Amino acid sequence: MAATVVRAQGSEEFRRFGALLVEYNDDLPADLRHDLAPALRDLAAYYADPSAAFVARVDGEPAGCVVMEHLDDGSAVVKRLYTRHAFRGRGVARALMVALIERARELGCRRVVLDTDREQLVAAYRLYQSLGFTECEPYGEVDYRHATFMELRLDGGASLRSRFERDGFLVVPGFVSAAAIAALRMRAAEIVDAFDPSVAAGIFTTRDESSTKSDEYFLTSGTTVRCFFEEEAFDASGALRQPKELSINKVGHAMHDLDPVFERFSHGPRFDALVRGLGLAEPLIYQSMYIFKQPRIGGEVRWHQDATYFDTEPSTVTTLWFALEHADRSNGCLWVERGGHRTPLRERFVVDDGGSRLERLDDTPWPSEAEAEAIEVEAGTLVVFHGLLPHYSAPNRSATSRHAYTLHAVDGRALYSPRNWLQRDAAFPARGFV
Ligand SMILES: O=C(O)CCC(=O)C(=O)O
Repeated sequence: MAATVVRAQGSEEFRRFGALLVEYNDDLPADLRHDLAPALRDLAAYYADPSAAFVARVDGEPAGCVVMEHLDDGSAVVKRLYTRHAFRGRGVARALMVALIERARELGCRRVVLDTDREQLVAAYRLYQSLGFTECEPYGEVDYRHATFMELRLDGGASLRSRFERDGFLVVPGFVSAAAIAALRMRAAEIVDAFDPSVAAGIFTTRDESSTKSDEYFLTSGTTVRCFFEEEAFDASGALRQPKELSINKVGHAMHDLDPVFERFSHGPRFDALVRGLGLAEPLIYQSMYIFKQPRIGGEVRWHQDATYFDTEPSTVTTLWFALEHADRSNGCLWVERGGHRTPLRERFVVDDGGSRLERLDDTPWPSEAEAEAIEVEAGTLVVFHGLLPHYSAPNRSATSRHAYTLHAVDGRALYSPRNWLQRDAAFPARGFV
């Protein structure tokens, strides 16, 4: 079962938290132990607002803890991150960090900072990186050598843009509320429920573009809302292997304009400010997709660059990918090549009088396993990709789905290729976020 995290507030939670804190300290090498006496005298007072203590539980058992201290300069500091040995490898530290970041956001903190040891605590360093932390100047004094200081900016602006320009992607945990996720999931389930496969059954695959993409059902879906089956949805006799609701690969591609629930979610000043902050002066949303990555049969999305499908001159397509469920290596999370947006566009998917085809533009190979980085995230995380960033997701062979919602936007100042498969016209123009 996944970890659940609560902020310690009553005496019972603080008692549990205190026990975890002592266990954490005992687990440290002797020279790194803290003097916990001042905190233990009155934990509730010591971690009173705006500081906070969090406890994670797995199957009802206390599994770990973390605390957030608040600095006068508007920074939230991460301290005492601990996962009990029996619960390691189960996403406890990530869940604790996400809860802490959400609280820091609620408090209006401008950043979350921490110190770690990059060389010795490799897994922790990777976790922080995957949550969007980057190395920074020391935020204060620490009492050990070789400290690595990291920060996660919550105030957007130049810092988000410089990270985006450096890495080609951004990970923003806690961007979507639990209520918004529930609304999107419920609406997607209704769309699938109403879908009658006997009318038009399309399969979505990214493996053999030449045949599947010429499929009328796909090519005419850019201005409507359609369901596509997973490639492995049907057995040899043509029967579904799993119930319909566990067989749909995705819904696309214009629900951001045509479906009231998705329309509401997909527009607003927050998205507009974010995308403009990344350099799209006149953002226009061309495509939306609800991706299910179904349990056991969720199909691979092969290595690609989104500019292959949304060619503009200059290249501007930018993708917002919202995790609606926890995503990790087991259920087919995204993989990216950090900095790969500086590599050339390898392919272009074109539709013209000659039909649809994938043109090879450049022979640069796709990233090797060593160059690929897994983007393991909690539900509610936003991942933003540059249009030239190579990314893929593996098949999902696990028993857990991996739902996500995506929006693809381009800059209206750039020239949108008339050979792109998805065209809008004056009767149904692409709109911005506001
Ligand atoms: O969610 C996925 O598995 C892949 C999504 C993707 O590659 C995209 O939206 O460009």
